[in-house]
Amino acid sequence: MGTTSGPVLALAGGVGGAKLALGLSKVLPPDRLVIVVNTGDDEEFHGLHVSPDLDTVMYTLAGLANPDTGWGLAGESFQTLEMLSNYGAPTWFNLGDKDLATHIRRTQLLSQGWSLSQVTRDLCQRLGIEHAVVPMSDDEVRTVVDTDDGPLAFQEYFVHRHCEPRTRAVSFHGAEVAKPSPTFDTALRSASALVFCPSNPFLSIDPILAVGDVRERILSFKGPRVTVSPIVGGAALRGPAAKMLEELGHPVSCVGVARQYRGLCDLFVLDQADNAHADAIQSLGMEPHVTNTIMNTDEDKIALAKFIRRLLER
Ligand code: FO1
Repeated sequence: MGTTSGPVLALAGGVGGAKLALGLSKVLPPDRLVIVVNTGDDEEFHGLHVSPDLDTVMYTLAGLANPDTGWGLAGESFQTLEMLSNYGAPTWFNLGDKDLATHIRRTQLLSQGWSLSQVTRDLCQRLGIEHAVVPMSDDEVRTVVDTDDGPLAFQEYFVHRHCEPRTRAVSFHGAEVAKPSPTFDTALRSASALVFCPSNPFLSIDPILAVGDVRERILSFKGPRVTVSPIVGGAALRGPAAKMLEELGHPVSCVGVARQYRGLCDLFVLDQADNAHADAIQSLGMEPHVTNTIMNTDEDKIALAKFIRRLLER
């Protein structure tokens, strides 16, 4: 990663991805980082286009995220939702009063013909975010989880059903014909390095890889590719990653995660608690690198981002 080379391309999903994206944004200037975010989780609620992962990254970088949940805004109220509930509308997806403004504005601009990339750029600029945060695609891609209870739309599975149904497979409707967003497309050509943030490989990273020819382009990507494991000590830091590894027949450990990245990744960052798995990672063809990957504080996020930057600078 020399001084004249291209930016670092970071691929992120929800809360875990947003934490590392924040760390990277603190150690790389805006012209050296492009954050591409999963939009397979997007859904329409109350006639509004909600992009949960884009918003999680956007609110996190703007310093506005709810510190308890990691998603949504700090200091939220839910009066609109209460009123919607009085009217008999389904309110299992918790949209806060302030958060609703984001979805109203996004929906307005999309209906005026703006692309999701253009809307996201505008919202980010207005929240003072200098780094590029872009959707994986401007085309519609929807994650569907095939479960023992049948196929479930992502948020139905994740929020309404609390990830309880057993997963059989995950598919990404529309991904094959979708194109990477313009900034993602450019970054795939110009980036000097690639980072898979510690997001759920099945729900957050796979949808990005499923867009058009993205997987092939990452398989033949020239610079170093690094993955940070979202599994520590055999458990997911949050969300259903560990449960899904088990249900899909993989080891419930960082090794199970690494298996999903075979051929896609050169350097694999695992937590110090998982030191014993380093040899197994090596035998999957990835260079293991051990550090603290648990990002409770901003200092943790920055330390992990610096660790990755050092790996990429070698
Ligand atoms: N996650 C939940 O577990 N429950 C919710 O009610 C919920 C509401 C919500 C509203 C806006 C938003 O941007 C995100 C929200 N999330 C909620 C998070 C979201 O469903 C997931 O974190 C991601 O889609 C998975 O990465």
